[in-house]
Amino acid sequence: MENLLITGGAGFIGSNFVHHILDKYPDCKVIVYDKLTYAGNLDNLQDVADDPRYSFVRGDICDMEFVEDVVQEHKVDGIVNFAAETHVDRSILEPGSFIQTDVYGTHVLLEAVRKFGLRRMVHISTDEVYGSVVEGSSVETDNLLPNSPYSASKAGADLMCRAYHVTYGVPVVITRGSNNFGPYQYPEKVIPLFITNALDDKPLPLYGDGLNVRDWLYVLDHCDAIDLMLHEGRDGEIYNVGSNHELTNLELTETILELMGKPKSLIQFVEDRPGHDRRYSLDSTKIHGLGWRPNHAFENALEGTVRWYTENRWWWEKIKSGAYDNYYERQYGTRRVLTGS
Ligand code: NAD
Ligand code: TDX
Repeated sequence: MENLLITGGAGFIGSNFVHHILDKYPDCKVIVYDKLTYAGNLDNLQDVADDPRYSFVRGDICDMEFVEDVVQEHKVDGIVNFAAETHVDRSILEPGSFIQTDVYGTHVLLEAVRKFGLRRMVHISTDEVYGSVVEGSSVETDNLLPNSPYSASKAGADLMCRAYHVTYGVPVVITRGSNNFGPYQYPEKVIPLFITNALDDKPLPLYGDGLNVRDWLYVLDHCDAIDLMLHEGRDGEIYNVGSNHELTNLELTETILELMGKPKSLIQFVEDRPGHDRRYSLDSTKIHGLGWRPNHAFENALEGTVRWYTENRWWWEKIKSGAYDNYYERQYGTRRVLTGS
Protein backbone atom coordinates (compact mmCIF):
# COMPACT_ATOMS: atom_id res chain seq x y z
CA MET A 1 0.00 0.00 0.00
CA GLU A 2 1.35 3.45 -0.86
CA ASN A 3 -1.23 5.78 0.68
CA LEU A 4 -2.86 4.22 3.67
CA LEU A 5 -5.92 5.79 5.30
CA ILE A 6 -5.93 4.92 9.00
CA THR A 7 -9.33 5.76 10.43
CA GLY A 8 -9.41 6.14 14.20
CA GLY A 9 -5.62 6.56 14.03
CA ALA A 10 -5.58 9.02 16.94
CA GLY A 11 -6.94 6.39 19.34
CA PHE A 12 -5.11 3.70 21.27
CA ILE A 13 -4.51 0.85 18.80
CA GLY A 14 -4.68 3.13 15.76
CA SER A 15 -1.87 5.40 16.97
CA ASN A 16 0.31 2.41 17.85
CA PHE A 17 -0.36 1.12 14.33
CA VAL A 18 0.61 4.48 12.76
CA HIS A 19 3.98 4.27 14.55
CA HIS A 20 4.37 0.66 13.44
CA ILE A 21 3.73 1.46 9.75
CA LEU A 22 5.96 4.57 9.64
CA ASP A 23 8.78 2.63 11.36
CA LYS A 24 8.52 -0.38 9.11
CA TYR A 25 7.66 0.96 5.65
CA PRO A 26 9.79 3.93 4.55
CA ASP A 27 7.78 4.38 1.34
CA CYS A 28 4.29 4.28 2.82
CA LYS A 29 2.31 7.48 3.37
CA VAL A 30 -0.15 7.50 6.23
CA ILE A 31 -3.29 9.63 6.36
CA VAL A 32 -4.93 9.56 9.79
CA TYR A 33 -8.65 10.29 9.55
CA ASP A 34 -10.16 10.79 12.98
CA LYS A 35 -13.13 12.63 14.48
CA LEU A 36 -11.20 13.27 17.70
CA THR A 37 -13.94 12.17 20.04
CA TYR A 38 -13.09 12.07 23.76
CA ALA A 39 -10.95 8.99 22.89
CA GLY A 40 -8.99 10.54 20.03
CA ASN A 41 -5.85 12.34 21.11
CA LEU A 42 -3.21 14.03 18.95
CA ASP A 43 -0.73 13.70 21.82
CA ASN A 44 -0.56 10.03 20.73
CA LEU A 45 0.91 11.14 17.40
CA GLN A 46 2.96 14.19 18.37
CA ASP A 47 6.28 12.49 17.67
CA VAL A 48 5.33 11.84 14.03
CA ALA A 49 3.65 15.21 13.44
CA ASP A 50 6.62 16.51 11.40
CA ASP A 51 7.13 13.36 9.37
CA PRO A 52 6.48 14.27 5.73
CA ARG A 53 4.89 10.83 5.18
CA TYR A 54 2.18 11.57 7.77
CA SER A 55 -0.90 13.75 7.47
CA PHE A 56 -3.87 14.24 9.74
CA VAL A 57 -7.43 14.98 8.71
CA ARG A 58 -10.14 15.64 11.25
CA GLY A 59 -13.32 13.98 10.02
CA ASP A 60 -16.19 11.64 10.81
CA ILE A 61 -16.35 8.24 9.08
CA CYS A 62 -20.13 8.76 8.85
CA ASP A 63 -19.57 11.75 6.51
CA MET A 64 -19.60 10.03 3.12
CA GLU A 65 -18.89 13.09 1.03
CA PHE A 66 -15.87 14.08 3.06
CA VAL A 67 -14.51 10.52 3.23
CA GLU A 68 -14.72 10.36 -0.57
CA ASP A 69 -12.97 13.74 -0.95
CA VAL A 70 -10.12 12.64 1.30
CA VAL A 71 -9.74 9.28 -0.48
CA GLN A 72 -9.46 11.06 -3.82
CA GLU A 73 -7.27 13.93 -2.67
CA HIS A 74 -4.72 11.67 -1.01
CA LYS A 75 -4.90 8.94 -3.66
CA VAL A 76 -5.71 6.44 -0.94
CA ASP A 77 -5.23 2.82 -2.00
CA GLY A 78 -5.93 1.05 1.29
CA ILE A 79 -7.88 1.59 4.53
CA VAL A 80 -7.41 0.21 8.01
CA ASN A 81 -10.51 0.95 10.05
CA PHE A 82 -9.97 1.45 13.77
CA ALA A 83 -12.59 4.19 14.12
CA ALA A 84 -15.29 3.17 16.55
CA GLU A 85 -16.95 3.90 19.83
CA THR A 86 -15.20 1.29 21.95
CA HIS A 87 -16.13 1.31 25.63
CA VAL A 88 -18.71 -1.25 26.73
CA ASP A 89 -19.82 0.74 29.80
CA ARG A 90 -20.50 3.83 27.68
CA SER A 91 -22.49 1.72 25.20
CA ILE A 92 -24.77 0.68 28.04
CA LEU A 93 -25.40 4.32 28.93
CA GLU A 94 -25.58 5.73 25.35
CA PRO A 95 -25.92 3.12 22.58
CA GLY A 96 -26.83 5.55 19.74
CA SER A 97 -23.35 6.75 18.81
CA PHE A 98 -22.12 3.15 18.74
CA ILE A 99 -24.69 2.16 16.16
CA GLN A 100 -23.99 5.29 14.15
CA THR A 101 -20.19 5.12 14.06
CA ASP A 102 -19.53 1.40 14.30
CA VAL A 103 -22.18 0.22 11.82
CA TYR A 104 -23.06 3.15 9.57
CA GLY A 105 -19.50 4.54 9.52
CA THR A 106 -18.08 1.17 8.47
CA HIS A 107 -20.62 1.07 5.64
CA VAL A 108 -19.40 4.49 4.44
CA LEU A 109 -15.80 3.22 4.28
CA LEU A 110 -16.87 0.07 2.43
CA GLU A 111 -18.69 2.27 -0.10
CA ALA A 112 -15.51 4.29 -0.66
CA VAL A 113 -13.49 1.10 -1.19
CA ARG A 114 -16.10 -0.07 -3.70
CA LYS A 115 -16.51 3.24 -5.52
CA PHE A 116 -12.80 3.99 -5.96
CA GLY A 117 -11.58 0.41 -6.39
CA LEU A 118 -9.15 0.48 -3.45
CA ARG A 119 -6.80 -2.46 -3.11
CA ARG A 120 -7.73 -3.47 0.40
CA MET A 121 -9.56 -2.59 3.60
CA VAL A 122 -8.77 -4.21 6.94
CA HIS A 123 -11.60 -3.89 9.41
CA ILE A 124 -10.73 -4.21 13.10
CA SER A 125 -13.40 -6.19 14.87
CA THR A 126 -13.33 -7.84 18.29
CA ASP A 127 -13.67 -11.13 20.16
CA GLU A 128 -16.74 -9.65 21.86
CA VAL A 129 -18.90 -10.38 18.78
CA TYR A 130 -18.96 -14.08 19.76
CA GLY A 131 -20.56 -13.25 23.09
CA SER A 132 -19.68 -14.99 26.32
CA VAL A 133 -17.78 -18.28 25.85
CA VAL A 134 -18.01 -20.33 29.01
CA GLU A 135 -16.10 -23.33 27.65
CA GLY A 136 -13.74 -23.90 24.74
CA SER A 137 -12.68 -21.20 22.28
CA SER A 138 -14.36 -19.38 19.39
CA VAL A 139 -13.47 -20.19 15.80
CA GLU A 140 -14.16 -17.77 12.95
CA THR A 141 -17.20 -19.71 11.72
CA ASP A 142 -18.99 -19.67 15.09
CA ASN A 143 -22.32 -17.89 15.46
CA LEU A 144 -22.21 -14.30 16.65
CA LEU A 145 -24.05 -13.74 19.93
CA PRO A 146 -23.15 -10.21 21.05
CA ASN A 147 -24.55 -9.11 24.41
CA SER A 148 -23.81 -5.38 24.74
CA PRO A 149 -24.76 -2.49 22.46
CA TYR A 150 -21.01 -2.16 21.77
CA SER A 151 -20.52 -5.76 20.68
CA ALA A 152 -23.81 -5.79 18.75
CA SER A 153 -22.67 -2.70 16.83
CA LYS A 154 -19.29 -4.28 16.13
CA ALA A 155 -21.05 -7.45 14.96
CA GLY A 156 -23.19 -5.33 12.62
CA ALA A 157 -20.09 -3.74 11.11
CA ASP A 158 -18.34 -7.08 10.85
CA LEU A 159 -21.31 -8.61 8.98
CA MET A 160 -21.59 -5.58 6.71
CA CYS A 161 -17.94 -6.14 5.67
CA ARG A 162 -18.73 -9.76 4.85
CA ALA A 163 -21.83 -8.75 2.89
CA TYR A 164 -19.87 -6.18 0.87
CA HIS A 165 -17.34 -8.82 -0.04
CA VAL A 166 -19.96 -11.40 -1.04
CA THR A 167 -22.24 -8.96 -2.87
CA TYR A 168 -19.80 -6.53 -4.48
CA GLY A 169 -16.46 -8.31 -4.24
CA VAL A 170 -15.06 -5.58 -1.97
CA PRO A 171 -11.53 -6.64 -0.87
CA VAL A 172 -11.97 -6.54 2.90
CA VAL A 173 -10.31 -8.60 5.63
CA ILE A 174 -11.75 -8.74 9.16
CA THR A 175 -9.71 -9.25 12.34
CA ARG A 176 -11.28 -10.21 15.65
CA GLY A 177 -8.79 -9.33 18.34
CA SER A 178 -8.88 -10.03 22.06
CA ASN A 179 -8.40 -7.41 24.83
CA ASN A 180 -5.47 -5.14 24.04
CA PHE A 181 -3.22 -3.30 26.47
CA GLY A 182 -0.19 -1.01 26.22
CA PRO A 183 0.80 2.66 25.94
CA TYR A 184 -1.76 5.33 24.93
CA GLN A 185 -4.82 3.36 26.06
CA TYR A 186 -7.53 5.67 27.36
CA PRO A 187 -7.76 5.33 31.15
CA GLU A 188 -11.36 4.16 31.17
CA LYS A 189 -10.30 0.62 30.13
CA VAL A 190 -9.45 -1.66 32.99
CA ILE A 191 -5.62 -1.88 32.78
CA PRO A 192 -4.83 1.85 32.42
CA LEU A 193 -7.65 2.73 34.84
CA PHE A 194 -6.27 0.42 37.51
CA ILE A 195 -2.62 1.41 36.97
CA THR A 196 -3.38 5.14 37.15
CA ASN A 197 -5.70 4.73 40.15
CA ALA A 198 -3.05 2.67 41.95
CA LEU A 199 -0.39 5.31 41.20
CA ASP A 200 -2.61 7.74 43.11
CA ASP A 201 -3.53 5.18 45.82
CA LYS A 202 -7.17 5.27 44.75
CA PRO A 203 -9.46 2.20 44.89
CA LEU A 204 -9.59 -0.21 41.95
CA PRO A 205 -13.29 -0.89 41.22
CA LEU A 206 -13.57 -4.59 40.34
CA TYR A 207 -16.93 -5.53 38.85
CA GLY A 208 -19.00 -8.36 40.39
CA ASP A 209 -16.98 -11.27 41.76
CA GLY A 210 -13.89 -10.35 39.72
CA LEU A 211 -13.89 -13.78 38.05
CA ASN A 212 -14.74 -12.72 34.50
CA VAL A 213 -12.02 -13.86 32.11
CA ARG A 214 -10.29 -11.88 29.36
CA ASP A 215 -7.46 -12.85 27.00
CA TRP A 216 -4.75 -10.15 27.07
CA LEU A 217 -2.96 -9.18 23.85
CA TYR A 218 -0.13 -6.64 23.81
CA VAL A 219 -0.99 -3.87 21.36
CA LEU A 220 2.23 -4.22 19.32
CA ASP A 221 1.47 -7.89 18.73
CA HIS A 222 -1.97 -6.87 17.47
CA CYS A 223 -0.30 -4.32 15.15
CA ASP A 224 1.91 -7.08 13.69
CA ALA A 225 -1.20 -9.16 13.00
CA ILE A 226 -3.02 -6.26 11.32
CA ASP A 227 0.04 -5.56 9.17
CA LEU A 228 0.06 -9.21 8.12
CA MET A 229 -3.64 -9.01 7.25
CA LEU A 230 -3.05 -5.89 5.17
CA HIS A 231 -0.45 -7.68 3.09
CA GLU A 232 -1.27 -11.37 3.28
CA GLY A 233 -4.83 -11.78 4.55
CA ARG A 234 -7.33 -13.26 2.11
CA ASP A 235 -10.18 -11.08 0.89
CA GLY A 236 -13.50 -11.81 2.56
CA GLU A 237 -11.85 -13.82 5.34
CA ILE A 238 -12.05 -13.38 9.08
CA TYR A 239 -9.06 -13.94 11.39
CA ASN A 240 -9.12 -14.31 15.17
CA VAL A 241 -6.17 -12.62 16.89
CA GLY A 242 -5.76 -13.90 20.44
CA SER A 243 -2.77 -14.35 22.72
CA ASN A 244 -3.89 -17.41 24.71
CA HIS A 245 -3.21 -15.49 27.89
CA GLU A 246 -6.48 -15.74 29.78
CA LEU A 247 -6.79 -14.28 33.27
CA THR A 248 -9.63 -13.53 35.64
CA ASN A 249 -9.95 -9.83 36.35
CA LEU A 250 -8.96 -10.57 39.96
CA GLU A 251 -5.74 -12.31 38.84
CA LEU A 252 -4.99 -9.40 36.52
CA THR A 253 -5.60 -6.84 39.27
CA GLU A 254 -3.42 -8.69 41.77
CA THR A 255 -0.62 -8.91 39.20
CA ILE A 256 -0.81 -5.16 38.55
CA LEU A 257 -0.71 -4.39 42.28
CA GLU A 258 2.23 -6.75 42.80
CA LEU A 259 4.20 -5.19 39.94
CA MET A 260 3.53 -1.76 41.40
CA GLY A 261 4.27 -2.70 45.00
CA LYS A 262 0.77 -1.56 46.04
CA PRO A 263 -1.47 -3.30 48.62
CA LYS A 264 -4.38 -5.60 47.71
CA SER A 265 -6.50 -3.49 50.03
CA LEU A 266 -6.89 -1.07 47.09
CA ILE A 267 -9.25 -3.61 45.47
CA GLN A 268 -12.87 -2.60 45.87
CA PHE A 269 -15.59 -4.96 44.65
CA VAL A 270 -18.43 -2.98 43.06
CA GLU A 271 -21.77 -3.74 41.45
CA ASP A 272 -21.44 -5.73 38.24
CA ARG A 273 -21.67 -4.39 34.67
CA PRO A 274 -25.12 -5.27 33.26
CA GLY A 275 -24.87 -8.15 30.75
CA HIS A 276 -21.21 -8.62 31.71
CA ASP A 277 -19.73 -11.34 29.48
CA ARG A 278 -18.14 -14.03 31.65
CA ARG A 279 -15.35 -15.04 29.34
CA TYR A 280 -13.92 -14.52 25.86
CA SER A 281 -11.57 -17.03 24.32
CA LEU A 282 -10.23 -17.19 20.78
CA ASP A 283 -8.88 -20.07 18.75
CA SER A 284 -6.24 -18.32 16.62
CA THR A 285 -5.11 -21.37 14.61
CA LYS A 286 -6.07 -19.70 11.34
CA ILE A 287 -3.75 -16.70 11.69
CA HIS A 288 -1.01 -18.93 13.14
CA GLY A 289 -1.14 -20.67 9.76
CA LEU A 290 0.05 -17.43 8.18
CA GLY A 291 2.99 -17.24 10.56
CA TRP A 292 1.74 -14.78 13.20
CA ARG A 293 2.43 -15.41 16.88
CA PRO A 294 2.47 -12.90 19.76
CA ASN A 295 6.08 -11.85 20.35
CA HIS A 296 5.75 -10.20 23.76
CA ALA A 297 5.59 -12.16 27.01
CA PHE A 298 2.58 -10.96 29.02
CA GLU A 299 4.37 -10.14 32.30
CA ASN A 300 7.13 -8.16 30.55
CA ALA A 301 4.61 -6.27 28.43
CA LEU A 302 2.49 -5.49 31.50
CA GLU A 303 5.55 -4.33 33.41
CA GLY A 304 6.50 -2.08 30.48
CA THR A 305 2.95 -0.73 30.40
CA VAL A 306 3.04 0.06 34.14
CA ARG A 307 6.34 1.85 33.57
CA TRP A 308 4.90 3.83 30.66
CA TYR A 309 1.95 5.14 32.73
CA THR A 310 4.29 5.82 35.65
CA GLU A 311 6.62 7.88 33.46
CA ASN A 312 3.92 9.62 31.37
CA ARG A 313 1.64 11.33 33.85
CA TRP A 314 1.58 14.32 31.48
CA TRP A 315 -0.38 12.12 29.05
CA TRP A 316 -3.08 10.73 31.35
CA GLU A 317 -3.49 13.30 34.11
CA LYS A 318 -5.17 15.85 31.87
CA ILE A 319 -7.44 13.15 30.41
CA LYS A 320 -8.55 11.97 33.83
CA SER A 321 -9.19 15.43 35.13
CA GLY A 322 -11.20 16.51 32.05
CA ALA A 323 -13.05 13.77 30.22
CA TYR A 324 -13.82 11.92 33.40
CA ASP A 325 -16.36 14.52 34.55
CA ASN A 326 -19.98 13.61 33.77
CA TYR A 327 -19.34 10.13 32.49
CA TYR A 328 -17.42 9.07 35.56
CA GLU A 329 -19.91 10.58 37.90
CA ARG A 330 -22.73 8.68 36.20
CA GLN A 331 -20.68 5.53 36.01
CA TYR A 332 -19.03 5.35 39.40
CA GLY A 333 -21.15 7.83 41.33
CA THR A 334 -24.01 5.34 41.07
CA ARG A 335 -22.11 2.06 41.10
CA ARG A 336 -22.76 0.39 44.42
CA VAL A 337 -19.71 -0.72 46.41
CA LEU A 338 -20.15 -4.36 47.50
CA THR A 339 -17.10 -4.89 49.70
CA GLY A 340 -14.63 -2.26 50.68
CA SER A 341 -10.93 -2.11 51.16
P1 NAD B 1 -10.15 4.06 21.04
O1 NAD B 1 -11.47 4.34 21.67
O2 NAD B 1 -8.90 4.28 21.81
O3 NAD B 1 -10.02 4.89 19.68
C1 NAD B 1 -11.07 5.06 18.78
C2 NAD B 1 -10.68 6.18 17.82
O4 NAD B 1 -11.73 6.33 16.85
C3 NAD B 1 -10.52 7.53 18.49
O5 NAD B 1 -9.35 8.19 18.02
C4 NAD B 1 -11.77 8.31 18.08
O6 NAD B 1 -11.58 9.70 18.01
C5 NAD B 1 -12.03 7.71 16.70
N1 NAD B 1 -13.45 7.83 16.28
C6 NAD B 1 -14.55 7.52 17.00
N2 NAD B 1 -15.66 7.78 16.27
C7 NAD B 1 -15.24 8.23 15.07
C8 NAD B 1 -15.91 8.65 13.89
N3 NAD B 1 -17.24 8.64 13.82
N4 NAD B 1 -15.17 9.03 12.83
C9 NAD B 1 -13.80 9.05 12.89
N5 NAD B 1 -13.12 8.68 13.99
C10 NAD B 1 -13.82 8.27 15.07
O7 NAD B 1 -10.25 2.54 20.54
P2 NAD B 1 -9.18 1.37 20.47
O8 NAD B 1 -9.16 0.65 21.74
O9 NAD B 1 -7.93 1.88 19.89
O10 NAD B 1 -9.90 0.41 19.41
C11 NAD B 1 -9.67 0.57 18.02
C12 NAD B 1 -10.50 -0.47 17.27
O11 NAD B 1 -10.10 -1.79 17.67
C13 NAD B 1 -12.00 -0.36 17.52
O12 NAD B 1 -12.65 -0.64 16.31
C14 NAD B 1 -12.26 -1.47 18.54
O13 NAD B 1 -13.58 -1.95 18.43
C15 NAD B 1 -11.25 -2.51 18.12
N6 NAD B 1 -10.77 -3.42 19.18
C16 NAD B 1 -10.30 -2.91 20.35
C17 NAD B 1 -9.79 -3.78 21.32
C18 NAD B 1 -9.24 -3.27 22.63
O14 NAD B 1 -9.00 -4.06 23.52
N7 NAD B 1 -9.02 -1.97 22.80
C19 NAD B 1 -9.79 -5.15 21.08
C20 NAD B 1 -10.29 -5.64 19.88
C21 NAD B 1 -10.76 -4.75 18.92
O1 TDX C 1 -13.54 -0.45 36.25
C1 TDX C 1 -13.58 -1.57 35.71
N1 TDX C 1 -13.68 -2.69 36.48
C2 TDX C 1 -13.75 -3.94 35.96
O2 TDX C 1 -13.84 -4.92 36.70
C3 TDX C 1 -13.55 -1.73 34.28
C4 TDX C 1 -13.45 -0.54 33.37
C5 TDX C 1 -13.61 -3.01 33.77
N2 TDX C 1 -13.72 -4.08 34.59
C6 TDX C 1 -13.80 -5.43 33.99
C7 TDX C 1 -14.83 -5.59 32.90
C8 TDX C 1 -14.21 -6.61 31.98
O3 TDX C 1 -14.49 -7.92 32.43
O4 TDX C 1 -12.53 -5.66 33.34
C9 TDX C 1 -12.71 -6.35 32.11
C10 TDX C 1 -12.15 -5.50 30.98
O5 TDX C 1 -12.98 -4.37 30.87
P1 TDX C 1 -12.72 -3.24 29.76
O6 TDX C 1 -11.34 -2.74 29.90
O7 TDX C 1 -13.85 -2.26 29.82
O8 TDX C 1 -12.75 -4.10 28.42
P2 TDX C 1 -13.87 -5.06 27.79
O9 TDX C 1 -15.21 -4.73 28.28
O10 TDX C 1 -13.38 -6.48 27.97
O11 TDX C 1 -13.74 -4.62 26.24
C11 TDX C 1 -12.42 -4.37 25.68
O12 TDX C 1 -11.95 -5.46 24.93
C12 TDX C 1 -12.54 -5.70 23.69
C13 TDX C 1 -12.44 -3.09 24.81
O13 TDX C 1 -12.97 -2.02 25.56
C14 TDX C 1 -13.18 -3.31 23.55
O14 TDX C 1 -13.09 -2.14 22.73
C15 TDX C 1 -12.61 -4.48 22.82
O15 TDX C 1 -13.37 -4.79 21.69
